[in-house]
Amino acid sequence: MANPLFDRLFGTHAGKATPFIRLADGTVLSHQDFLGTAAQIAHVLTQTGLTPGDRVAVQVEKSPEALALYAACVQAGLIFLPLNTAYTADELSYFIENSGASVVICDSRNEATLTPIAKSLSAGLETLNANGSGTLMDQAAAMPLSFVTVDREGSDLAAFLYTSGTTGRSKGAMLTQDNLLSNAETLAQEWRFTADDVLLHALPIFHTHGLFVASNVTLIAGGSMIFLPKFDLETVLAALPDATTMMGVPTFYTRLLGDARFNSDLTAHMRLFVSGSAPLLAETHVQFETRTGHRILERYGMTETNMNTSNPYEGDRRAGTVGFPLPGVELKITDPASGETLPQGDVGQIEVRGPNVFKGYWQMPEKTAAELRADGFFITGDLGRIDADGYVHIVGRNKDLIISGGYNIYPKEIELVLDEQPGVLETAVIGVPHPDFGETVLGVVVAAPGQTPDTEAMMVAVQKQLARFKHPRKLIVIDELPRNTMGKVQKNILRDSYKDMFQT
Ligand code: MCA
Ligand code: AMP
Repeated sequence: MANPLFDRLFGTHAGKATPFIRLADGTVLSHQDFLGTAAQIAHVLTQTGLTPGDRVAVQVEKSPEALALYAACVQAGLIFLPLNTAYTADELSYFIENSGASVVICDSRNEATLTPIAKSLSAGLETLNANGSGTLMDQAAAMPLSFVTVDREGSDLAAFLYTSGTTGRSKGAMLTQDNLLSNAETLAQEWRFTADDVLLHALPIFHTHGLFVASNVTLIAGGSMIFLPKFDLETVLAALPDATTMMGVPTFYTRLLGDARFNSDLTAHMRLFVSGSAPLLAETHVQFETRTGHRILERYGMTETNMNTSNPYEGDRRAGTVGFPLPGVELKITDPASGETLPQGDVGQIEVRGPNVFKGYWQMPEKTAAELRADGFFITGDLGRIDADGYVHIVGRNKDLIISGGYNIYPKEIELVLDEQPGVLETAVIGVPHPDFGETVLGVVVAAPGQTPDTEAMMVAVQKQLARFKHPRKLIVIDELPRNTMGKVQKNILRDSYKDMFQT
């Protein structure tokens, strides 16, 4: 028996003094330092009584210890459940309850709020702060630096990542060891990652992009990462000379292009820039090449599937496309109504199948059945076409989703909060173009007859319940929502009416 994910990502580095994590202050942690910390954390978690398959809910700032906590969960056979640091207590309590997490690991500043929630759901609670302090590492310090890896099968679950849904209820995407491992292996190969690579890592580590794509690919190649707490323009510009590669959401690249210091001199030594999580505008791709001489490599993925397609490393990286299906991934374009495959070149829904595709949504068999076909194809909800050269183009979404700065926002979740507020008849939340975030959230409100909703009070209600990145940037009150003959709200008309609201 073995533990394929741990053995391949982490185990191969046992005893190696090679650099793994480089911090902005110059500190360098070796693979072995990192593995020692992971082993110590694994001891703490198992000694508190956790057993394989238990869920570990984690809402902490990005730090080497936070990443070691992920490694510890893999080594101990626990299911890692990372959560956006922006989530409110209301949101967290849903995730903890829905997942049945056995322990919650949070920043000390949220301890007072989360302790009663964890207690009421019979979960333990430990703290881990951005500087590595807190109860988790206090206990870990006394633990041995090695841990006997728990046996796991490739089909065993390694992580739950929650993703919102069109009904407003988040779903726990169950990812197996094989899902994560197969994708990491493919991407490292396709993007030519080696032990010499130094990845500039400025993404959060609670989502697929920063956790699995960036970290797993670096780990599998034996490379190192400049591990920044977040995307800060000055820090990124200062770190670039020491990096060979960078991964980011389009906002990273538009922010870099907004600074004249980001030029071909600064980037001449770079090997690769990868973009994903949201559409990269063709004009950004072109501007980037003009400025730096590099063509950004755009790829396409989802929480449920990891990465599905990528532009080629060698060959033409085409602006406005997400490239070809990755090796081992099947991709087809189907008719949303019949599910039949459409003729080449037609626009339809994108479906994917492969070792990267998740196992289903935790305890939601109906939702799983609605999106994951019995033959293994997953209905992504994205609309696309395949051109004559085989490049996949994403042309829209068959799901009501806003992507702001790489974060997914489901309008339904916000509409449910707004609809409840006094004086409101109904609302429609839409995404409109935004120069920095790509899209941003606009709330359109219709007043109940004879009433005047208090939009400021409505924003306060939203702030209490939902993470900051989901908040509408503006609420506007109109007389009535546009509807089609079936009575369905025509959000496309609203999106068109307000498309210039945030454009400069
Ligand atoms: C922060 N804010 C946001 C966002 N981020 N609002 C909307 N959308 C956002 N993405 C809030 C802040 O709390 C702040 O609120 C205000 O907006 C402005 O903050 P700012 O300082 O400009 O933001 P930032 O802290 O610099 O963050 C922007 C960011 C960050 C760097 C683009 O959001 C980010 O790192 N995004 C990456 C997300 C990501 O990793 N996605 C991958 C998901 P206030 O004004 O009140 O202070 S995985 C995925 O999608 C699939 C699998 C895939 O294909 O990868
Ligand atoms: P998430 O639910 O956070 O995993 O986000 C997945 C969604 O992000 C996909 O279904 C797409 O709509 C979008 N996405 C990811 N990468 C790209 C890309 N390169 N271009 C356009 N959309 C993308």
